[in-house]
Amino acid sequence: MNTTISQQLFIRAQQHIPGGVNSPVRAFKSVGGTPLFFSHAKGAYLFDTDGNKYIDYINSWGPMIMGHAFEPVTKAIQEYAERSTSFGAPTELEIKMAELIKSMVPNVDLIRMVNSGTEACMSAIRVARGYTGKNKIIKFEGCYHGHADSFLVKAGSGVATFDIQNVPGVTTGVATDTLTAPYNNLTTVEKLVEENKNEIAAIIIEPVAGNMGCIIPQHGFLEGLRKLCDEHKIVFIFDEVMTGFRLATGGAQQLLNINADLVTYGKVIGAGMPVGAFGGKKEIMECVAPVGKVYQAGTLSGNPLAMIAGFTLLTHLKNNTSIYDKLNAKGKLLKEELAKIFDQKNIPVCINQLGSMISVHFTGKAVNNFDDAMNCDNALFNKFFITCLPKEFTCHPQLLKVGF
Ligand code: HOZ
Repeated sequence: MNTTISQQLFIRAQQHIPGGVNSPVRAFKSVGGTPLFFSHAKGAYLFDTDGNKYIDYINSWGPMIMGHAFEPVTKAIQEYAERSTSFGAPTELEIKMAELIKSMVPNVDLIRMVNSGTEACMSAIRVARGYTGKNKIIKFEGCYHGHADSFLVKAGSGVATFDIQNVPGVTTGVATDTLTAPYNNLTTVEKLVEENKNEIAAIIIEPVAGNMGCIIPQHGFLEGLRKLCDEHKIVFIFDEVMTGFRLATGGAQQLLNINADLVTYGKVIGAGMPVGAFGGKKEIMECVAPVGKVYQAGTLSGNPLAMIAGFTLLTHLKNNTSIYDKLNAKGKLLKEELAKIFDQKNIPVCINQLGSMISVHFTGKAVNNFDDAMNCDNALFNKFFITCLPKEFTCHPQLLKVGF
């Protein structure tokens, strides 16, 4: 496979952009390669600048649920762009978007649009702190909630693939307010809550983890957290940046039948445009300015192009729920076929899959938390990843990573 142009672009990019990329997970560093530079995409296929074609298993991390350059979305953006690309003032479209999201997901009385999943999670914990008057939060090892300071403690995603234990720039004060527990370990969380009585403002979780490979919550784990939050006036936050509108129209809350107090969304609600949102119960969300004093703002929040793109995609998903049956069937088929291949070659793997969320961990053991994920055969994953690329198959260092 000829990737000469990508390689030249990478050399040029490194002279102007840190590491040549605008997000570290794109660097291919952890899998021992150099990034591909893409030119365009359509449906399930990506085309790099050298003209190579790939099946896309990244899907821009979720929003390309209907495939790339989905016509209703691209058309709506083109038409709307004629009006303006930004008002910095309210539009009716923002109300329609809020109404649409509320009609699709449970437990959202009020919702605020932001520009990314990072912003959504950062704002959600600020609201939880303002609402409860408490400072500490509990997050889970290997979960990633964006790059706000509070979350860069035992985080997944690029923080894990680059093996950054302590992120320089995150103060000790911030880090000590973030407590961590292993995913699927309710006992540790109960202990943390007990040891920090009346100090925990929020528990934030990826209800199905996707930033350390795919990790599925074990039976009773989320239910146990819900009960703990009720007993101790802790705000239970579901980070549905990956799971929202993907596992079901109502996300993980609907699929797993668990109620969250606050929910955060990211890229999928913008159909690939830069968007995020946080929402939830009225009494909590009314702490947000200008109703309450928890300040949160943004000129581009509710941006018209992002709103029309997201509104068009979500409307399509709402009106065509059979999409989820097809999507889930494809996830299952992918798991079965991958399992067959590895079985024929006698390579032990653990393939966690729920709906369209899937990852391959090269281990003969179950993978239920970050430690399990970290103790897989990473060298073998890297080989798998690099071998797949010339076969017109692009997965991602994290999506199908041994461990993360
Ligand atoms: N782990 C991120 C998605 N949840 C990857 C996106 C990025 O950081 O560029």
